[in-house]
Amino acid sequence: MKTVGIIHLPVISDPRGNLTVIEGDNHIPFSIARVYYLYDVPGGSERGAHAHKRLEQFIVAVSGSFDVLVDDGTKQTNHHLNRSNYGLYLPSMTWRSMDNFSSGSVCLVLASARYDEEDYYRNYDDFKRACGLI
Ligand code: T46
Repeated sequence: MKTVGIIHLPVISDPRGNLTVIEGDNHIPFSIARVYYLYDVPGGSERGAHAHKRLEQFIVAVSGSFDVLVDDGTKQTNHHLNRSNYGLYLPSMTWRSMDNFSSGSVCLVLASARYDEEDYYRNYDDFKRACGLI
């Protein structure tokens, strides 16, 4: 069973600057079908607050920092992301919300499938019901 976790990425150091690479099905445990990023996030904003039925994602703070609060329906864990050489893997059926975005932060998300609104649980009770917890 796939679990939430931090994945450290390769860093190719060079006097010209560092390079980090992410290959699907190699550095992260899924093929990459979609890439999107959050930026110009106003201070105090919260994003996310939903879960996905099938989608897997990998989240990297490529600039600045933010918090990702992860909830499997029974317990919550907070992850502070603040470096571009690691990220947070989120399997399907994981409730997540993101806040505490620093000024100028950029949140890069790699996703295992194209956008599909039908894949979302946007109501927490629906998510818990699908987990068999209520
Ligand atoms: C997640 C967090 C980290 C699209 O049209 N295509 C897309 O690929 C995405 C991600 C969103 N949208 C539309 C759907 C909404 O009308 O953009 C609007 C904002 O989406 P949402 O409110 O879901 O954005 P966030 O930042 O709350 O959540 C997103 C992802 O949806 C989600 O999977 O894990 O970023």
